[in-house]
Amino acid sequence: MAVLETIVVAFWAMLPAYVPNNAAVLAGGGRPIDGGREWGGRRVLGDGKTWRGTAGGILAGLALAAVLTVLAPEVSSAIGIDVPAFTAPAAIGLAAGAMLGDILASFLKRRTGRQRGAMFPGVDQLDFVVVSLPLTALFATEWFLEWFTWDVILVVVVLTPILHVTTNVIAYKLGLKNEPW
Ligand code: CTP
Ligand code: MG
Ligand code: K
Repeated sequence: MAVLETIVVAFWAMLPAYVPNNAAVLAGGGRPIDGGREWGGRRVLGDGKTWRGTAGGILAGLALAAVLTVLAPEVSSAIGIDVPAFTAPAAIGLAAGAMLGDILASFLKRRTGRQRGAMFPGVDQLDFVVVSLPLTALFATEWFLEWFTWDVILVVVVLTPILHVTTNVIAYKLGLKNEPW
């Protein structure tokens, strides 16, 4: 695969996993998932992981996957690069996996004594990749093997932190997020 083709496929295929984090920021609020409970003197997850944010994030990811699936044939022929349509299991693996990765990261942050909103370099940028890709491979094995070739995975690992940092700085500057990470 040519480099540009790999980048386009990686970005398109990951969009349903990218959007949930940003949508959760907009949808967040209300009851925290851990219900305020603590473990070892620290919150299990913290106030930054809410039911509303999680549901909003997953729904946004699924909705985007549906839109991209409708657009895929036309975009593919317009740009001359085959981009994937999403099967339902693939969309669920990507969107739910992204939110699950973010929740697991918060669990790790609390266990390592980090307060809500504290930076955790590396984990903050790749938590959703680390969970969404295996979950998608599990839920939609054939689809995953077709699209997530090794070169696409490599691009995802390099591209995701860059996109993550960029979108979070923008969200911070717009006053949507409390910290620029
Ligand atoms: N959010 C949410 N539910 C989620 C994820 C995010 O409600 N599952 C909302 C919260 O309002 C959260 C904001 O999005 O504060 C930013 O998300 P994130 O940076 O992941 O949370 P933090 O507040 O930084 O908390 P943590 O330290 O646990 O990551
Ligand atoms: Mg944060
Ligand atoms: K996070």
